[in-house]
Amino acid sequence: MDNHKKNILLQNCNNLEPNQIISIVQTGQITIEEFKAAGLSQNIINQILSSLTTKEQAEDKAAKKSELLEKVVRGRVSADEIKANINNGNFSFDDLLDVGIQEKVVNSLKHYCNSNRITMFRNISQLPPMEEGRTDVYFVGVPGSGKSTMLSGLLNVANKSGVLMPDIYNNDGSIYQTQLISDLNRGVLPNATASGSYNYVALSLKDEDGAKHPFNIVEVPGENYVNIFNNGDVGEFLNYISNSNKKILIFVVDSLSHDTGYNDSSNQLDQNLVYVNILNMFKSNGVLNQTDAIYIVANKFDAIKASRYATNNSSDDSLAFEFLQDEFKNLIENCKDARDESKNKFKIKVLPFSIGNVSFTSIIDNFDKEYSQVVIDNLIEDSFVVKGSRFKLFS
Ligand SMILES: Nc1nc2c(ncn2[C@@H]2O[C@H](COP(=O)(O)OP(=O)(O)OP(=O)(O)O)[C@@H](O)[C@H]2O)c(=O)[nH]1
Ligand SMILES: [Mg+2]
Repeated sequence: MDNHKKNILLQNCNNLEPNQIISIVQTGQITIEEFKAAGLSQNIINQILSSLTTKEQAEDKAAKKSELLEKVVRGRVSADEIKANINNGNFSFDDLLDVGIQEKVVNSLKHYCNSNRITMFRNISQLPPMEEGRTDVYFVGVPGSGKSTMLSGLLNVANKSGVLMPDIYNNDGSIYQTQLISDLNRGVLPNATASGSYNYVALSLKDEDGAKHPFNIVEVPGENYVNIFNNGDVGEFLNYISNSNKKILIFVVDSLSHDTGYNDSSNQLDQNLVYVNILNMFKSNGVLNQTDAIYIVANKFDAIKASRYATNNSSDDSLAFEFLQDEFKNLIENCKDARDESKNKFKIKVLPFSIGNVSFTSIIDNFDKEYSQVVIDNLIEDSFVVKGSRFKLFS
């Protein structure tokens, strides 16, 4: 703009439309300070300033939004972060659909964000006593190894196939059970178990002949195992589990974090060492004499299958066996030795497990029921039947 035209505009600034001034300022031809010096009324200056800043803010917000959505598309955020962004108004569920997130996944995210999913806290002294005359199943695993997710898969499949019969000894456990089943139906994985909290679920599984296999399933919080490992403080826990029930121990190995070098700070301990230590604790306290089976589970199997075994076509069973033989040999050998020394020659089984494809840490887009079914079949095979429970009404 030539100087002459500029001076004319400045001299007549109070006759210009605010929108006209805004576009002149935006194109950088005349600055707001020059208008001010030329005597533009303060009222109009304020109006222009506020409209310029909201415009700037809107541009910033839009840039931030597309940056955040880009991260979502690349799967670089957790459902928790998505929830925070939705609550802060940074983007909406519709924006997620617009950038191509599947409707099913968006619906799962809605459930994750909107439902009030409880995280119960129970320390061991608050648990109801373990009902006798059942098989006790312990999920043993460091934090984040996937114990709760595995339980939710088992409950969901048992429920769908009609073999799940919740027992009412523990009301909290029944509530937890219902929540796990309905969350997974909507594609949502369990919350992290509250630090230090135990979950106890009593249920029966019906076998092919209609006979009931009663179980007490106890999820012991991950960090507890770490504590046991670190300071050997096991009294309360051992006291709780020392009853005359038969036991099945499920060692849940996080094969993903093992393979990625434990770069997740919450999971720094070498699982090999932790699990061998826990096994020996069970051994020295006589728990293994009542143990009928130990399962060593290569969990998050989907992840190592996609990376470590991407070009290997062997069956899942043999890959899991190979993985555990290669990486957890010490645990397997310790289990075998313990079995040889035990009165009770328990079975040692090695299984792969995966819940399916996980996205945003807590969303499951494709629940893979097969692995859960295999664990259920094994639990039925390795547990006892209540006498006289065989009934066949509908066959
Ligand atoms: N890829 C993959 N990730 C999984 C699988 N199972 C669990 N995860 C991931 O691991 C996270 C932790 O799983 P949880 O079931 O909460 O683990 P946990 O052992 O109960 O952990 P604590 O409650 O902290 O002791 C989940 O939120 C998922 O992100 C799986 O089969 N495959
Ligand atoms: Mg858990």
